Amino acid sequence: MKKTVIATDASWVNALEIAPNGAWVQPGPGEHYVWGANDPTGPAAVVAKRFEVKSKKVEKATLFLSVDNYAIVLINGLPVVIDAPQDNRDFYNPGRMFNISHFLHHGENDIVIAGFNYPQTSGRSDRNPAGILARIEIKHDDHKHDDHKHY
Ligand SMILES: [Ca+2]
Repeated sequence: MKKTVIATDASWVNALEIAPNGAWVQPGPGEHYVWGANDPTGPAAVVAKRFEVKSKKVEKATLFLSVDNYAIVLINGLPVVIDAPQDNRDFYNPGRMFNISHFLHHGENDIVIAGFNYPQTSGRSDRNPAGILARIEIKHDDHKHDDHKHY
């Protein structure tokens, strides 16, 4: 079994890496909380990533999401998370896990995350921090089946 991990960092579209707040679940090595590069102190941020699923057999795929304060997440245009506006500690510590196995397909996939501070008009600041940490984990069969190849 092979595992692919795609986590938020500056390689995501419009993603600005930000320092994690002490109240948030801390990011792992190589991953970062992000907010919108287009409006770093704005009340909302949209970041996106295109990634490839090379295996035709995805055994299981999960999305770990920590967001201050709430989010809308689309994968391949389909809604995975649609939060109502709220301030919920659980959303950023410990964060939430979603099964996204059925949202992925072989080839190119797109994830779009819109994160929102709360109250909705409140910009990102030290007094009212905001951030998004996402981690996609894809477990797939790493065996190359040669049954379709004829030499
Ligand atoms: Ca906040």
